[in-house]
Amino acid sequence: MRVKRYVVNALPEAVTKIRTDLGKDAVILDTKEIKVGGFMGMFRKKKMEVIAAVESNPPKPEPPARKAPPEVHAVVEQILQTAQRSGASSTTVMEPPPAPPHMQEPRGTFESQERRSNTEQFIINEIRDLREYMVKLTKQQNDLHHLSEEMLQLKDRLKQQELDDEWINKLMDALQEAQQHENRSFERDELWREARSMMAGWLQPYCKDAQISSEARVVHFVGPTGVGKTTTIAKLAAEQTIKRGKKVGFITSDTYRIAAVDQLRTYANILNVPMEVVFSPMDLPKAYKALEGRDLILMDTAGRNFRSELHVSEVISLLHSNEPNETILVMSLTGKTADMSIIAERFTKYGIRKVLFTKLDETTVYGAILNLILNYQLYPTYLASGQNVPDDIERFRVNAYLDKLLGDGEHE
Ligand SMILES: Nc1nc2c(ncn2[C@@H]2O[C@H](COP(=O)(O)OP(=O)(O)O)[C@@H](O)[C@H]2O)c(=O)[nH]1
Ligand SMILES: [Mg+2]
Repeated sequence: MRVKRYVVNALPEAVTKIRTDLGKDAVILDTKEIKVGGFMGMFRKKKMEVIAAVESNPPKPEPPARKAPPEVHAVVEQILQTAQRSGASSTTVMEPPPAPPHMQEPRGTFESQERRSNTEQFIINEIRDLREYMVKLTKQQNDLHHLSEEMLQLKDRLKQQELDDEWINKLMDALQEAQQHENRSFERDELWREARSMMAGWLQPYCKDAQISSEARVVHFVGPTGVGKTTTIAKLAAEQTIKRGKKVGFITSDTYRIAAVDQLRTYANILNVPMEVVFSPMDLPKAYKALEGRDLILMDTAGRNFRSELHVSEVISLLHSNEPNETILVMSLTGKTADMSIIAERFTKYGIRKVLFTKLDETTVYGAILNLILNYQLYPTYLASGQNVPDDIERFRVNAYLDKLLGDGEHE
């Protein structure tokens, strides 16, 4: 199947082009309004993007570079006719208006013949310039068509990665603009490189300090059931104890499930970290007092159905501390994109700004990360990628993430 993209003013224009390029069996797959050109986002023109396809092995269309489009023929034809007329009479559309009668010379003089030949020369030059311009224009259009296929591949990849349409379109527009600005089409690799650097630019402001804040003494972990909060806390406790030399303490308020307290206690024993259990916000002061001597307190909370506002406010009520503190929303990449968005929306409403993604190892679809960061202004901290404590966790790095999103050389 051959797929081609057209950017036109109106559909009939695309239909004519599709018939010429792909033949009468071509079908239109998609049409959409887009904006092109402009300067710094202003003065952009509305156009229509039309995607058409035809089954493989259609008759090869003539390379358009050799054949000027019909409009060009029309213009050239018009100029030629004008030139012919000017051969018969000295008045042409290109000439300045005739002089008033008292200044006009009698016909057939040497001056009027000279004027006529000047006019002819002028028209010939115009035609030559026009032809050169048209050849250049047609070549540019060919280049753009060539690029469109590259752009379509990139678009497909990002769609398959479940990146939001909003971000895909924004990226496509920016790439189109960059190419128009340089007056050329990017090669395949260059296109992917540009896409990567644009997305890196979007993410960078959120990724400057992808870790537990060095100022926080208390870090709360919230998030849906089973996403890996407790396991992640154990991994991070090991990181902070072993690599940072911090004295860590645990608090858990996950008394909802009987086994949950034991799960964290097991890690507490292995890591030699003291642990306090709180049943309500009233128990918190006592727990903090007991952990007075610790540098960093990691607090586990119960995973609930956080699509319910009530459950969200319930867990939020437990996140009180007079100490410098932060809260990290833990989300599993095996979650559905729409559900993850609802959770992010619920928690960001309470001012939660940090996020940690788990189960990277269980998916090959990574768009949700970019969507959530950009849609909810969330700061990514770590990526967890397995069940092994303490190894399967690392700090979020933009480049490593974009390798995954773009397929790291898969396109080559
Ligand atoms: N594959 C995978 N499993 C994980 C990851 N993090 C946690 N898990 C597993 O997910 C399950 C739930 O983890 P748990 O920490 O109890 O989740 P919680 O309910 O949010 O506290 C356990 O079987 C963990 O071993 C991860 O990054 N990758
Ligand atoms: Mg847990």
